[in-house]
Amino acid sequence: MKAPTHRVFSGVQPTGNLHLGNYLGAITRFVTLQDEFECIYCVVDLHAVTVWQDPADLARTTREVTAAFIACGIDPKKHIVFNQSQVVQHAELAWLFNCIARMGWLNRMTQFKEKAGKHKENASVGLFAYPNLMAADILAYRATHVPVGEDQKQHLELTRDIAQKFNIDYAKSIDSHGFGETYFPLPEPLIQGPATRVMSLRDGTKKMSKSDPSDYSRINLTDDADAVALKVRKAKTDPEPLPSEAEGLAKRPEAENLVGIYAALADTTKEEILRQFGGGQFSAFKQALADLAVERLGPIGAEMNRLVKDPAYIDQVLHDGAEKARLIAGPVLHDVKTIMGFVQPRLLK
Ligand code: AQP
Repeated sequence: MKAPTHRVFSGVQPTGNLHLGNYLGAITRFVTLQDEFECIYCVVDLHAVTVWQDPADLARTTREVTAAFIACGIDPKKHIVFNQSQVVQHAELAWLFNCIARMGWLNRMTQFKEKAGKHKENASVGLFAYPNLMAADILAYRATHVPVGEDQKQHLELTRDIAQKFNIDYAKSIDSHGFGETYFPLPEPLIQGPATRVMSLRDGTKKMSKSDPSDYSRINLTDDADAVALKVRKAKTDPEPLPSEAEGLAKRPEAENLVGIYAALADTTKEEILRQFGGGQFSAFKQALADLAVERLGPIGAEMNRLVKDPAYIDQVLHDGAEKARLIAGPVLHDVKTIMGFVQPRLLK
């Protein structure tokens, strides 16, 4: 199968409470990339179950993330939108990558350390092997570009290491089967803009996260105008006025976070926001930020709420997307198994 020169893949976990960080760090980029690239956007439900999920919640949040994709402007007719568990090639390739990735590589993953915390022995094997599944998600489509938030950078580097090791370990076989010098591309992370790591509204040193027990730590895409305004008003700040230059944000994580959020929502830079609000108190800035957040997120939340009331439509989108995804991932897996020497009589002519 011919390798694509430009193909985007990314995913979002259906673990509830899609928030401003997911939106600014990832989903807005998903939308803009549609004009330039062939895009594949996945609701990564197999990743979600690396920690226990209530089955009814998993089904609901899978539809909710799909609704968010569409409400934010992803076009499932032109691109591919599906949930991971429907396309078996993800899990199959992940197993092969389990045999390629080294324990030492995975032992260095900071997200596992953060998520497993002090209870490493009780964490699922899946949580530890998560980055191998992420590599499989991307490489099952031989994707070349991956828009993600800053927190996924290390996993993307691991994906590149796996792709490279596969290309080297099987170089002779790749060549002898006519695939050229390498089979997998080394996918490029796309981590850009003023809000690639949106922080908690309660603690500027902690990432905004779906699983944070405090709902005041994040702005959910489905929050109504009152909730958004309240959360912004209650967001932690410091007693100093806003600086006039970006350097003045150093060591002021909460101020830096809010300015970054404003800049991203207004499609501009932190410098520009500080030109406007520098020297002023947080109260006026927070009011303007709340208004802007409501203006940007309000229509998305309303559309998500409308879409989730039509599960048959969402399920059809996921079904059609999975069919299109299999048409790419199936032949890639066939190539990979040929390269690795698996006998595949069913597929031979
Ligand atoms: N705070 C963030 N700032 C910028 N980008 C973020 N992303 C997540 N949090 C932020 C990006 O959103 C995409 C989807 O993330 P995910 O749902 O797959 O998993 P996650 O990174 O583990 O997100 P959460 O919200 O922290 O979920 P939980 O609490 O379930 O672990 C990714 O591109 C991610 O970088």
